[in-house]
Amino acid sequence: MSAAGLTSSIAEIKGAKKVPSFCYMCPWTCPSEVYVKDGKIVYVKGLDGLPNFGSRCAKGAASFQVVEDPDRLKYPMKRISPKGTEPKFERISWDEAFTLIAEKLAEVKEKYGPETVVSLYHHDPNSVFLQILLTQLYGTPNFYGHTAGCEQARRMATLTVFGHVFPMLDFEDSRYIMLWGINPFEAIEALWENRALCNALGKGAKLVVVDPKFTQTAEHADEWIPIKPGTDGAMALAMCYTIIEENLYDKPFVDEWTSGFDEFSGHLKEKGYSPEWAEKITDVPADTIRRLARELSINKPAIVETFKGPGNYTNGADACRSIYLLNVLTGNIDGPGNHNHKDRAPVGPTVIIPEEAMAKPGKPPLHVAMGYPLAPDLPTGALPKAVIQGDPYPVKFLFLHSLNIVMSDPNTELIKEMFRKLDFAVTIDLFMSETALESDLVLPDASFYERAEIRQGLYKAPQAILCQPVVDPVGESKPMYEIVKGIARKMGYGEFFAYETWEDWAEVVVQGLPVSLEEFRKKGIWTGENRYYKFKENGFPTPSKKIEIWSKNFEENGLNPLPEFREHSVIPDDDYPLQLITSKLSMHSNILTQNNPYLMEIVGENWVEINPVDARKYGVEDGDMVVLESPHGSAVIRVRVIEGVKPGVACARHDHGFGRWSPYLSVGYGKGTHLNSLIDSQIDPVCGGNAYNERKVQIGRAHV
Ligand SMILES: Nc1nc2c(c(=O)[nH]1)N[C@H]1C(S)=C(S)[C@@H](COP(=O)(O)OP(=O)(O)OC[C@H]3O[C@@H](n4cnc5c(=O)[nH]c(N)nc54)[C@H](O)[C@@H]3O)O[C@H]1N2
Ligand SMILES: Nc1nc2c(c(=O)[nH]1)N[C@H]1C(S)=C(S)[C@@H](COP(=O)(O)OP(=O)(O)OC[C@H]3O[C@@H](n4cnc5c(=O)[nH]c(N)nc54)[C@H](O)[C@@H]3O)O[C@H]1N2
Ligand code: SF4
Ligand SMILES: [Mo]
Repeated sequence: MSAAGLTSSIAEIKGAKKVPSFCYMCPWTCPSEVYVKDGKIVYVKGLDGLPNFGSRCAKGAASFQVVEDPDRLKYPMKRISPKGTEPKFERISWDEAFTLIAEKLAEVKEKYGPETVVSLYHHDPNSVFLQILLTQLYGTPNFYGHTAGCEQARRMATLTVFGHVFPMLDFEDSRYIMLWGINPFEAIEALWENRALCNALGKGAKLVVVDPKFTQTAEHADEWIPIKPGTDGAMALAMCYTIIEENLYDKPFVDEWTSGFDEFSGHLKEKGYSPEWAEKITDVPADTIRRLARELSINKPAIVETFKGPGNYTNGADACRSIYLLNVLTGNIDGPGNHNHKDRAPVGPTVIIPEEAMAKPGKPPLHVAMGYPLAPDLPTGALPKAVIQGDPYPVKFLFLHSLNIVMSDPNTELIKEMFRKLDFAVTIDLFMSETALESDLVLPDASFYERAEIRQGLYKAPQAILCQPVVDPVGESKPMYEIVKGIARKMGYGEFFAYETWEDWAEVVVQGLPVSLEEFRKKGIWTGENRYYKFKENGFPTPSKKIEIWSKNFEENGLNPLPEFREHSVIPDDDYPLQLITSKLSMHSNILTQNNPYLMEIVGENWVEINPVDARKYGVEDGDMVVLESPHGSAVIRVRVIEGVKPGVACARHDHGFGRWSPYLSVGYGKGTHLNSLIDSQIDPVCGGNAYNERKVQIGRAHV
């Protein structure tokens, strides 16, 4: 019996009740078993069986501390100090909060129009209720997630090329795996994917990691390619060039399932995207590029995947498109050991608004008005311009749910200024976050152990997962469906949110699933059949029904229909000689874990890593506090000097979640350093994603 199995058996023997649920410490929502006794969580582990066989990461194991954190928000809080001054809040009742929101929404609609209300969430923890209220009843077209602060480039690439929103990685049977700026052994994705990656490596698959930093994933690789930051597009295009030039591509697959191959091969030649051309740009030898292209072509099944690394530049979308085309040319699509185009579970809507009650938005959605009609999500880097300058149209009211954009988006000062210019901002969070500090009203959400939710599981087969409340919400905190119901009633839309308990709406949502709610509650998960090569039935969900090497949508919207290489916009120079890139830490999750006692005991601050060559050049030593200065600002942080980062590159480890300044956080306050203030708000002109890796800095010893 495993240690986790033994502990859960002991927990049950001692009288704890097992409740299946899922973890929301990071966006990957792994299915969980939660053990509860006397209204307290005593143990949490991964759900046994499919898909992750009980796996749990450290953040998931420490998750119960989020619920129990004494710093949690307990009541609705209204700001009483003027904007731009020290934030002061007073407790108000839910009734007052609901009334205030309804009044402000009515006022803003009357004065400026409903589209001036914008709502943002990160990773949709039941935001769907708010979406229905704001878009279908109130009438704003502007309800968005925070993909621009995340994987906007990758998402645009996968949507454009395959018509699929979020491929899974079916590593288990892969023989050849190439990971470009994706670091699953630290920046964990679904734990089942990591387990399958380990299994594939155990069975002898070759792993190649392309990353300026020698990551923990690179430690397990056969080959590490320390590429120059922001140049992946050039290397990927040169690999495509070799595969086509040497006739190594999968001709039957390409002929039957792709559109635009001939245009692409002509384009590669015409532009001269050869390995020799790419060597000068990427610092990767031409011979290596050619060899990797050959290896990839003959070792099947293969996966070539990317995430934020190449994406978080102003040339990110085309870099990701070019990387994805390596799967296409080699015919590695949606089979065992490939990129998996998962089917969705038949999970229904929570609330259905009748046609006659539906609002009709009068203005185009903000991303379209901003000039990014194909962007998969709002380019939040351009949001300050809408708020401060009214360009392309004014934004007056922000709803922020489960995101801390003051810390997570670039250009911290500009984001703060944006908040000062708003008429009203409501933040719904578990804590008095830095974004909450800038808001007019702050509402306490119930945590994922205190609320219910049904969502798509991130597994290769269609899967629905259930989060069910295991303990009571702290203080007066309320789950999202109760919050939205309260606001809706004050707005006169109460009839559409008539459910009394979460089970009422859950019954509606599970109607399409082949299990009853009762059964679903017992298991916490429903997994359908995994199918491979689904495109053989109906083609791909793209305009041409084929994989689009040449994109019709891009052409129609004035973008280059073929992927091209452009240099990114912020390049180191004599004054600022280092490219400051960003990379996540395994023990922390975005901007949630910095107040977690266990995780902070393991990793209590963040730092920046540089190569010994640069340390000597700039006179700093391992462990020093250093000043990083960019044209945009400066910050003091600890430096670690390691061989495993390319000279000329400084790698900030988890630089958005640390250096927290909310005085309401007794553990996380002031630990480590926040570095998003060193970036300008440049965004990729193709997809509108944030370019976090585009910071140039100089480094020197801090006098502290
Ligand atoms: N432990 C942990 N896990 C997480 C998260 C977390 O905060 N903590 N966050 C979750 C979220 S929201 C996301 S989006 C994912 C992100 O998952 P990843 O994208 O895998 O994580 P990152 O660390 O942001 O970036 C990956 C790598 O990109 C590299 N990189 C930077 N510039 C370049 C470049 O020009 N080229 C190449 N090839 N590589 C480059 C960095 O060195 C880094 O190793 O992780 C998720 N999982
Ligand atoms: N420099 C730099 N900046 C980055 C990144 C980077 O790697 N480097 N990563 C980027 C990426 S990939 C992402 S996804 C974003 C993430 O940044 P954000 O999109 O801002 O989202 P999170 O950090 O996940 O969540 C932030 C807030 O949600 C709250 N929260 C957590 N759980 C809940 C809940 O259940 N309910 C509610 N209401 N609130 C909750 C937390 O307390 C916190 O205040 O940051 C981006 N910013
Ligand atoms: S990977 Fe994410 S969702 Fe899964 S256990 Fe870890 S923190 Fe939780
Ligand atoms: Mo993300």
